[in-house]
Amino acid sequence: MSIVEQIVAGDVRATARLLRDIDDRMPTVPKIMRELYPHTGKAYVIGFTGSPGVGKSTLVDQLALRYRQDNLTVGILAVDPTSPFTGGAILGDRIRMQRHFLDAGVFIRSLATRGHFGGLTRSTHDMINVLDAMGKDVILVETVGVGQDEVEIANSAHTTVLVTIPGMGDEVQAIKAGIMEIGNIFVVNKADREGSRKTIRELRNLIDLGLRRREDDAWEHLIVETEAVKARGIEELHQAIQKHRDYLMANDKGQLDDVLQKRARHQLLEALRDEALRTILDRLGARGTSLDDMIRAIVSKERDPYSLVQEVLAQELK
Ligand SMILES: Nc1nc2c(ncn2[C@@H]2O[C@H](COP(=O)(O)OP(=O)(O)OP(=O)(O)O)[C@@H](O)[C@H]2O)c(=O)[nH]1
Ligand SMILES: [Mg+2]
Repeated sequence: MSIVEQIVAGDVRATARLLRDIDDRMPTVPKIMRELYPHTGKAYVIGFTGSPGVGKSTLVDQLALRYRQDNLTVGILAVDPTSPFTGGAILGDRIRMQRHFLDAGVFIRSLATRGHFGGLTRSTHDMINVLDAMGKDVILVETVGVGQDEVEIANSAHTTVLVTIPGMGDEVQAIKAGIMEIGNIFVVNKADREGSRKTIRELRNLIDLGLRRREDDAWEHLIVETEAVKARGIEELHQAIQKHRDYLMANDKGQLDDVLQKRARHQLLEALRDEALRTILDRLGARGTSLDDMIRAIVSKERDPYSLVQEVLAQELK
């Protein structure tokens, strides 16, 4: 069997190998991804984002159990930035999610590194596609929401869950700007802590303000209160996700089409940017041009970045 056939048949080892190759950017990957692509499009992708430590992994873990009760198969991707804040998170996630390791219906993978040129999207998209082709019914993707990433996951998922905890008033303010774009569902986790109700009220106000501005958006942006460590509120979260899914699938205002188009567009642009940059850097390397020399020339003001870019493009994209 070819690796593509193995993955489509749900083979765990072949899948793990490909995911590793994606991480290592092996040259064999694009061809395999091409052949896998026709087998994608069946999984439902749910993104979880929020600040470090708010309980994303705990929620994902509980939700995976909930989907398993319905006999749905689950893929879990935990994307960790190489940030000092979350240095221990991968190991922590492994231990926490250990109970799933004996369950063949759950496939877990931690993605420790970002793309070569920053940003996590390219590999994340690829990995989502692999788990999709592998036949997972539901794919749960956890990313630490630091600025750009929460937008990126919103571009890859059907439903995006933004996780916060009580007493993060500043964060609620920070969410404000992009609130309608980022989250479809808001979770206030650690509801055992003080101030949960207040945080919910603040979120509700922000959402209502946003909704009034955007009349085309008929989705009501649900807020769910959870205590993930005790599995409290998980059923409500599950129902909220189901509700958003039903909303998308109705597609009466083209809402599912919008999601699929946003995803395809994002994936295309990411791949294009990535490939173009890689091609140019490869060619520069083959020519013996050093990036460091250019950087030094810019720092010393001998050159400027603008004319350098024009020069490189003119030369390498001929
Ligand atoms: N009190 C309380 N603690 C919780 C709750 N949910 C999670 N925790 C704890 O919060 C800590 C962080 O939980 P994680 O699930 O690792 O959080 P995370 O958002 O995945 O963290 P990073 O991946 O590092 O960003 C752990 O010690 C959890 O046990 C909750 O509802 N209440
Ligand atoms: Mg985590």
